[in-house]
Amino acid sequence: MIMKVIDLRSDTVTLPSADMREAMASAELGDDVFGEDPSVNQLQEMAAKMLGKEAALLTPSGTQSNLIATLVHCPRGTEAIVGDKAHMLYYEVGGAWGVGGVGLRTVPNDARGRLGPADVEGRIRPDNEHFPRTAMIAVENTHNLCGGSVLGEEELAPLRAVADEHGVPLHMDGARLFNAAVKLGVPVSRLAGYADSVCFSLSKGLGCPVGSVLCGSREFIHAAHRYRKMLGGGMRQAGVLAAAGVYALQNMVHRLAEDHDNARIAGEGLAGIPGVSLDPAPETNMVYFQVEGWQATALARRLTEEGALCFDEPGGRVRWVTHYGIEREDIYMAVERARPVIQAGA
Ligand code: TLP
Repeated sequence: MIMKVIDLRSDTVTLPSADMREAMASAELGDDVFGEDPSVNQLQEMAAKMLGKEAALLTPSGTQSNLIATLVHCPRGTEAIVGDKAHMLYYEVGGAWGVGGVGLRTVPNDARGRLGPADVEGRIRPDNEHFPRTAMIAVENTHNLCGGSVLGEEELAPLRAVADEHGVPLHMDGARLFNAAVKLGVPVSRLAGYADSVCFSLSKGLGCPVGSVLCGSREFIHAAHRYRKMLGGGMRQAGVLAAAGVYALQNMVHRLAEDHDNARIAGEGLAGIPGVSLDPAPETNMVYFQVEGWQATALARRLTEEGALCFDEPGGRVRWVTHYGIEREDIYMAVERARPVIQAGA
């Protein structure tokens, strides 16, 4: 019998649905570098409106959106404050300093991805000619390495206050901001409202093949346009991609709750196997866990061999990510595949 592959490596593996492909195939197109692609313009207007921002820009990836935001906010030689488990720090190839000449100064993320407002304030450089200027504070919502955890208004408001007090812009890496909004049951604009710039991914839980949307003030997006072009992200008939984004914003947001339920159920199933500890308990669509006596890398490899594809992550944990394409049955099956592997021991 052929074993069904259950791909829990990331929500980036989602494939566009037949309806999404249909929307892409019938998209009206133009040259977006000339600002003439009606589908891109539609997506950008829609995204800006949903996030409560003046303007938006479609980019090829979350990595590029974060880098563009960094370049707009932070001139060379300045510094940005990020969490010490931030995606921008771990997984974006050092673009901030490699491309932008921007230093990243870290503040500890707690287990839930929160940044202490006093810690952030303490890292803002005083105005002194010896010091780099602090030009941005960045938060991540949901927080990937901190278990897909959600920053709510009570966590964001004090950071906004620090940003205002010191006149430093706040950027939100909201690759999974819609997961956060669905989890909290608030409109996404409520969370985005705490940041000066926000990006969210189309190509993760929203199921699009490509894309991220960066949102902010008209002035911010005007500057972002130029950096996108500099980084090679000026796409021409990008409406084929934008149409997928429009479809996703209309049809794929509400279903994220299913992914969250599936992650919770996976977490409960795994936690029922002796030796397994969740780290932390899932809040959205990610399950991070450790198993006594197992190295995470070896365990992820064994689970993958058993048809439950996954990765291990810094900190010695295995990560399962639920998404469009993973059904409840797949979750039960993945837990049942994991059980004998874990029980057999390393
Ligand atoms: N995250 C990917 C990998 O890069 C680790 C994943 O599988 O989770 N911000 C956050 C919080 C992210 O999790 C990611 C992707 C990005 C930005 C970058 O997005 P892309 O992959 O579109 O460049």
